[in-house]
Amino acid sequence: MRKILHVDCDCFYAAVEMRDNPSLANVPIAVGGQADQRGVIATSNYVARRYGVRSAMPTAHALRLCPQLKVIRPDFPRYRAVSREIQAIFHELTDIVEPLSLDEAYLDISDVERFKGSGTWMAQWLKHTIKARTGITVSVGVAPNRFLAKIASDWRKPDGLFVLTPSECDDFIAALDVRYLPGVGPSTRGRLEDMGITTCLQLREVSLSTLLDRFGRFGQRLYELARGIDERPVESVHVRKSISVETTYPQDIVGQDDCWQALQTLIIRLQERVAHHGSPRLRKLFVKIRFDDFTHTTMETLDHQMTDSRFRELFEQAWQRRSRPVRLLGVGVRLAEQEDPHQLSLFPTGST
Ligand code: TTP
Ligand code: MG
Repeated sequence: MRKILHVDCDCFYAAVEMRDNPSLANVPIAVGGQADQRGVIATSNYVARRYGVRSAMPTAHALRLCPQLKVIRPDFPRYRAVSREIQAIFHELTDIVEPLSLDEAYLDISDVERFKGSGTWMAQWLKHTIKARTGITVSVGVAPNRFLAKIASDWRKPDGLFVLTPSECDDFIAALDVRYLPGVGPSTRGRLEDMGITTCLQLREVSLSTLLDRFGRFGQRLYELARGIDERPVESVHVRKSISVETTYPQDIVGQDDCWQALQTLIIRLQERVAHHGSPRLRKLFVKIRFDDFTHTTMETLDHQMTDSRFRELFEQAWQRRSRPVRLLGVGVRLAEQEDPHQLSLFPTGST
């Protein structure tokens, strides 16, 4: 039985801004683009969330909901520096750390002997140490696998700590709304609801063949998730072949212009993520679209640089395939082969 920890910072970019300027702590703030440049909100603090201000919302809309909202331009180098400090603290606990983004990571603590092996104790130590050394509050989930650990970290957010012991998992999942399952967005949820299913307990009553029939390959995953099965390991050192960003939208996006606008915000996040990975050499760019009828298409092209114009061409080609409302957009890069330092050391210089 494994023990997995999922850590996610609370309102990360906004938390860094509040830490560095405490006068912002009790007023509604958001980090994002300016309203007059059709900017969007990257995140907001919890004061602003009370007004309905949310990630990915146009800033102009956020200001209508909360006119006194203070909108701050993002400062990625500063967020990256804080992220590195937090990652270093993870590594004091274990080297099996898989960061998902600047503010989120999985840790496999199955073999950690410190803290008498107690996941709860380790989570408390992490929360306390990260707060003390970086000023950032994190929420932590502890569970026997990845997907439950991720749900658990969200369960008591902000400043949360939620532990699912193996014996508690079954009841917890049975009562769980299917919308919490990874990969289940509003549309899949709607289709499950049409089948009379809102909880995982009800999902368990559906046969595997019916699920495969209705949802294709994802049916298998639904079948397993409803039973708490998720064997995906925490991968600390894998050779990365691509970097991408994608979003499933709560409502389908209609029209080419609106899709392109949404894609531009993804391109900015992709650039940020590529920089976070040390700006590796690129081989290809790609754009992915999933339409409202669940068909999807990916267009890619050889290129060493990310430019808006190349992404635009790819987007237009992909869009023309179906020209329908869109439920998911993604952009990404495939990386050039990296030189492997271990292989080079097989032939030490000076040997005969
Ligand atoms: P999240 O962890 O999704 O959000 P959060 O940390 O701001 O808030 P929460 O307390 O709910 O965890 O994302 C981490 C950071 O990623 C976030 O601070 C800003 C950035 N981000 C965007 O730029 N755009 C987005 O649409 C989302 C969801 C996040
Ligand atoms: Mg977060």
